[in-house]
Amino acid sequence: MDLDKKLIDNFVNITSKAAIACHKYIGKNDKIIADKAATDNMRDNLNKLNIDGKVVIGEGELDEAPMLYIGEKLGTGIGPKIDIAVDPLEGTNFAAKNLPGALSVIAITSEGNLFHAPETYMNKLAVGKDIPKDATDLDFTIEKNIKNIADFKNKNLSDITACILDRPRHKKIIEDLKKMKVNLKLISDGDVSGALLVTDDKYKVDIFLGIGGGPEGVLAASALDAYECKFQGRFLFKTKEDIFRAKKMGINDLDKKYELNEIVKGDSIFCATGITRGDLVKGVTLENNKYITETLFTHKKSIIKKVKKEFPNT
Ligand code: VTB
Repeated sequence: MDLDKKLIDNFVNITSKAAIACHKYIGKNDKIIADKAATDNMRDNLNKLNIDGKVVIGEGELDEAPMLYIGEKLGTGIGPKIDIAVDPLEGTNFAAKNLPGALSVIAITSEGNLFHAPETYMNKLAVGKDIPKDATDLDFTIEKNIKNIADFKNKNLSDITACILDRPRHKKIIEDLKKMKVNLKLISDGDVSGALLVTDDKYKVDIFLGIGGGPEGVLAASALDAYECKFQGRFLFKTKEDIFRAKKMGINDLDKKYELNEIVKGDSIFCATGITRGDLVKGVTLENNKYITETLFTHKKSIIKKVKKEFPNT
């Protein structure tokens, strides 16, 4: 079932208000307080909506997160049944340290259409829509993926840019990319934005890859769907606890490689509001006693817009 497009404005308001709630904690060097401000605000406002919502990607499991935990029911209960993925503050370090890239993010689908992802890592690959779908694959070698992209874009390997989280676990991939003379965009956090950099040539990122948060992978997939980009993800269940959680959520094939349309089915709405300024959207600003926010939203295939909103400073 398609989502009512009236929901877009509701959800743009939700991420905008969460971003504003977080704004006063930018640069306080306290990521817990910043995250709590965004999370509390998002939860309060989601509960006011006339929806019968359920968190499928949230701040953790019931035993570890009192707010927006996986399975939590949201909304008045009167309205469409929807699944909700939230990351009230994506890039907690960015907000705490007053660095670019902090976002407040939500994705929704009709009930049952959004993957229930456990809190675990995911190996991800995203490329732009100009690359044929079979030219890249999580199971190809890094060399093969990069060479295919270069071929299709008619570029030299040294003109290709790969975006990846700067983590010790990526040492080998980063070395391989360097050997190929590929340019790197090494990000310290925020791999929802990282994945979305393949959506437009202006960001100069040809491939996003590597291991990051599973929930962030699902959120990025919902936006990449509207951009008609490719996304693949494979969860990494390492500990016994991870495996237990995965099985509890109904995941039996622990090595499965998920295609975008297995992660997000049908219609979805994605909203990302800037908290600090970033590549995708501007950060929250306070001008003449009004907060101004910028939100990137996507809906269905191909509806992609940025919207600026003003909220009184009450
Ligand atoms: C990423 C990134 C997040 O966690 O998913 C990353 O998007 C993965 O975890 O902003 P590690 O930090 O353990 O590598 C964040 O950086 C923080 O949630």
